[in-house]
Amino acid sequence: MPSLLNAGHSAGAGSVADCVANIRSLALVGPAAAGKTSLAEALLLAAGSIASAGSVERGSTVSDFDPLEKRLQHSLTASVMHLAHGGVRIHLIDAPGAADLAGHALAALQAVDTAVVVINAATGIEPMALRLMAHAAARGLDRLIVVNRIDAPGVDLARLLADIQTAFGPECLPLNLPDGGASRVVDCFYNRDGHSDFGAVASAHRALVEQVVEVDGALVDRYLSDGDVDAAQLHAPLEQALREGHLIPVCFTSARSGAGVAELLDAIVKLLPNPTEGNPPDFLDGEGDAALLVHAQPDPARHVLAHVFKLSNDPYVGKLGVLRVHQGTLRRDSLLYVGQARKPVKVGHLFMLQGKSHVEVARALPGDIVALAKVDELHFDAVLHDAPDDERIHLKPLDFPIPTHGLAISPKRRGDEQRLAEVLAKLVDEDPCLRLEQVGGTHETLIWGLGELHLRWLLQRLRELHHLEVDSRPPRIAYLETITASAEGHHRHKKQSGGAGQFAEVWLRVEPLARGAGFEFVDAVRGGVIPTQFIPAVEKGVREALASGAISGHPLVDLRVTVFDGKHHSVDSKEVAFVTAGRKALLAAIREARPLVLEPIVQLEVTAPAGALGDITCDLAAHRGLVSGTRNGPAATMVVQGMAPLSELANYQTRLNAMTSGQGQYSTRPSHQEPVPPALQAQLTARFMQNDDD
Ligand SMILES: Nc1nc2c(ncn2[C@@H]2O[C@H](COP(=O)(O)OP(=O)(O)O)[C@@H](O)[C@H]2O)c(=O)[nH]1
Ligand SMILES: [Mg+2]
Repeated sequence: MPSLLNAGHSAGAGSVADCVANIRSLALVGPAAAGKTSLAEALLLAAGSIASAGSVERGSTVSDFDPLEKRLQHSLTASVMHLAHGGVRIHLIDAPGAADLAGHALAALQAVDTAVVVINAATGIEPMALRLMAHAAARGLDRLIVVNRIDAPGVDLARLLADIQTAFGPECLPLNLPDGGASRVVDCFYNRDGHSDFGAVASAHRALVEQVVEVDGALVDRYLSDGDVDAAQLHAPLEQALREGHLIPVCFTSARSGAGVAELLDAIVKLLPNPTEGNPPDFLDGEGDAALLVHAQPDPARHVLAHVFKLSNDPYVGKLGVLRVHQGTLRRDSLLYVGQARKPVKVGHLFMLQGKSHVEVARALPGDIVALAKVDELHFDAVLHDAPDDERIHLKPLDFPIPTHGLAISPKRRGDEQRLAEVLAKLVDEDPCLRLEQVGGTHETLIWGLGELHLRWLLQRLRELHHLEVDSRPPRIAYLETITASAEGHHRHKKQSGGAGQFAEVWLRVEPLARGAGFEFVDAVRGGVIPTQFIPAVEKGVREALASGAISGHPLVDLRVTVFDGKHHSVDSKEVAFVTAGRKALLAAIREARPLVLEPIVQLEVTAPAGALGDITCDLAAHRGLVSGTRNGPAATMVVQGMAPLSELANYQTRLNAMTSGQGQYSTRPSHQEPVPPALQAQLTARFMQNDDD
């Protein structure tokens, strides 16, 4: 059973030589099924952190420990591990590859010095690899490409390397080369000669050294006169080349056979940046234009700056905040402030994570990734600090994709409402790309995510891990009503029931306004036929009718309402009578004003393999959409831009998956409103009339 102090096989990574130069941090990112989780397992094994390798199929990896991850056999959240090799402590984050879980991968990139983008040798460069390379570059991270699954039958690794150089630039150069039919790899950074599956090692070695020396003029001269440079002299320029994106090393591995894994581990220790050699993320002090750029210094003696890039709710320890220390030293029992909170929190215990187990440590240095348990104040993206002056410091915001797929959910069992709300709040805390919306008035909860799979996994989690059964359906489409002609309407409200009666009479006119103009109310009553004190009651009635719609039950917009005549009675005229008369006069006028139902149209951007372009265009046309342009995306993908009614996109990801063998991705942005086709209007109106017995 896991426990707080389950040190497992941690091989004492917490206690290796404690200085910043001996720390590395990397995130394994890339498309699903590239083998990131298996590679993490292989690295743990190679470093002696585990005695034998688990497998994704058996659900026995350190990284995919969550019961749902085990059942689905793929990662759903980022997990954090650490290992020790050659006196160096390596923090490893294994991020999920699914596009819908991009939030976890992007968050992981905030915490590391190197992005390791894993490419599946069997499938080549996938859209997710392109996205993550671009994100890592935008964040200024050192990048390393790992081509994994080199054991897979029929792969053409030389061709893939050429594809990588086409997609990401000629600065992508191998650190090692497959050899013996990809059963092993041979180093080409330290080795000057030898043979590989790609031919002589010498040419790869030369290409690499030449790329590195280019960052240093003096070194170029020495290289040209001596014909080579000693590896020791290459260290500083190598770090500079990595930092400047002048070199993106490529390594080959098979997480299954183990080929290239030990060499990768060596490369991490010897060549990847320590926290002082990378590009630290930008912090900002203050908001907006007045915000000052703050560069964190990876100096253990300075005051603390640490950033929470992951939250999880552990079944044993409760809320767990995982953070990267960027500056200063975090110690057990120290006092820290969370953002602008006045009261400091006590650190209590500090842990290094090994998947689900926790290893207690006494302190954490810049570059370390550690977890704090049971600190309620922690939230995603929080900055922890130990100086009240630093309260406004925050990490420069990341461009997380915006959740555009909604699902309305409600518990099947009465009495589950409270627990559902609590569990949802926790799940949303754990994923920066999930959002909750409480629909005013009703008990309906809308949950927004990046795609259908994102929400399906959320529902599975609710059902399987929290035993919460929910009903779910697409959120209501935000239709609107408007009018296209001017018309007049009249209502006389008269009620005589025993004692005091009710009397009010209203004449009004409606006129269409430009799209987006909203609502105008004009009082044009002359001669006090409706006394001034009752005009607000008429307007109230009008607004009630606008809110609940006249023909389809959706809000009426973009019209002017002018009240121009009426009658009152000195005894029986009351406010409530004018509210009713105003409402009904408006409904009468709308019926004559050629009303229309408007629907939301969204801008759409689809990225997919170029071969699917024809199908995507036809499908959009069949769903009332329109392609407005196409352009070439990276690596044989195509970006299609267009418009479509939101109501037609309810199952778009499923359609897109079918058209692109799961390679297509899309995003939407609200655009404008347009009238629905007459058949749909008839349908919406009929449904409304049926429900509206009034
Ligand atoms: N043949 C082969 N299969 C691999 C290799 N690495 C991972 N796999 C398999 O590929 C599938 C996906 O692996 P996983 O580690 O979950 O990929 P992830 O989604 O990138 O984390 C699993 O069935 C693994 O066993 C490899 O190097 N060679
Ligand atoms: Mg995985």
